[in-house]
Amino acid sequence: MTLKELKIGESAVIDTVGGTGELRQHFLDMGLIPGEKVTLVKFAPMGDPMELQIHGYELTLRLDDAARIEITPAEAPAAAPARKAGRMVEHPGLGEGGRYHTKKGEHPLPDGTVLTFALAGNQNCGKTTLFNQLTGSNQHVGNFPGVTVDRKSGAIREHPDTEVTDLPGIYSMSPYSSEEIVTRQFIIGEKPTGIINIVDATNIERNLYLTMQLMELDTPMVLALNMMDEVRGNGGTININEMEAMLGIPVVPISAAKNEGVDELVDHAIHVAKYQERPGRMDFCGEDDHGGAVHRCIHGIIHLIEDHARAAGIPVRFAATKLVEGDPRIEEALKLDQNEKEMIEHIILQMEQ
Ligand SMILES: Nc1nc2c(ncn2[C@@H]2O[C@H](COP(=O)(O)OP(=O)(O)O)[C@@H](O)[C@H]2O)c(=O)[nH]1
Ligand SMILES: [Mg+2]
Repeated sequence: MTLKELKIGESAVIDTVGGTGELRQHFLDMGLIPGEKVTLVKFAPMGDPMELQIHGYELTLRLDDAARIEITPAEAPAAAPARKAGRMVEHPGLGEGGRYHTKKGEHPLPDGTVLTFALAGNQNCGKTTLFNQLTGSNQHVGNFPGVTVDRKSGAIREHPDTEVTDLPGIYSMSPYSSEEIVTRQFIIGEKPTGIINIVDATNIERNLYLTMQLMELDTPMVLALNMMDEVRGNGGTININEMEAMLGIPVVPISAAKNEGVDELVDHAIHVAKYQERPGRMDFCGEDDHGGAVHRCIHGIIHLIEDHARAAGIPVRFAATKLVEGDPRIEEALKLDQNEKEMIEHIILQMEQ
């Protein structure tokens, strides 16, 4: 049975995800992964697309696409277990105490260097709201080369030596849509000094998929955890310190709409950019997961392509994971020879076994 045949209110477990190449990757990026449970919430007024719930977030999917997803009907998901009572969390440190870098090894960029920031996140996570708070009326609109996606940039208020660019909303750094390509091109090509990754706090799990990929770019980064006013309103709490420890980047709770936490976010963003503090942790492929197969595969490829990635100016870990996804643009940019391509194919096959 396929997802297209599901009725409103019914749930199912995903068995296989069809489609090939970029379409299949796009399904996976949206969270449609074998073993995940989905519930059909409703159909759009004309009967297409369908709205699904998966992992506590909503996803709309065209019926044609839903027909490519094989499912097994299941009981509706049980309510999430109650969280343990929230405890007080210490606020993220600013790094000055050597939390994110040691004073001894620090090499701040010279005063007067213009710090450029990419503002990146999923759609509707509040990017534009935050961009407006950050820049006020210091905004100029241009175009990204070759596409009709607006490019809005501006200096952060009271920080004339900065420039933030509001990137289009994306779910993934895999090049499925022109928005994803623009974002990738911007971060890899223009090499901003830092990334401000904005995450919707009411939907963290969904949003962190992009966060992980951004961290692979090895660019100084802060996470702006937005919509905290809503989390509060719902009586929820988020353990910021645990998140920081897990991710290895500063996490700053904010409400862009209410202009809360934005000044602190700016402090952190400028700090990581100026001191070039890169994510403390990029390697989330556990050595024990699946017998270490994914870990070995990615590290094998990293080893093989290191020089090519450096020559092409592409962060090597990012290049390696994109090769595993079969991304033809990265393959081309790396200028691999036939022998290397075959070795990579072999490494990937070994992992999949
Ligand atoms: N409650 C709440 N809503 C917000 C916040 N930030 C943005 N929004 C709302 O979320 C929606 C999407 O915001 P927008 O800035 O357009 O998101 P973008 O698609 O990422 O650019 C809008 O309705 C905003 O008013 C916030 O901190 N709290
Ligand atoms: Mg926007």
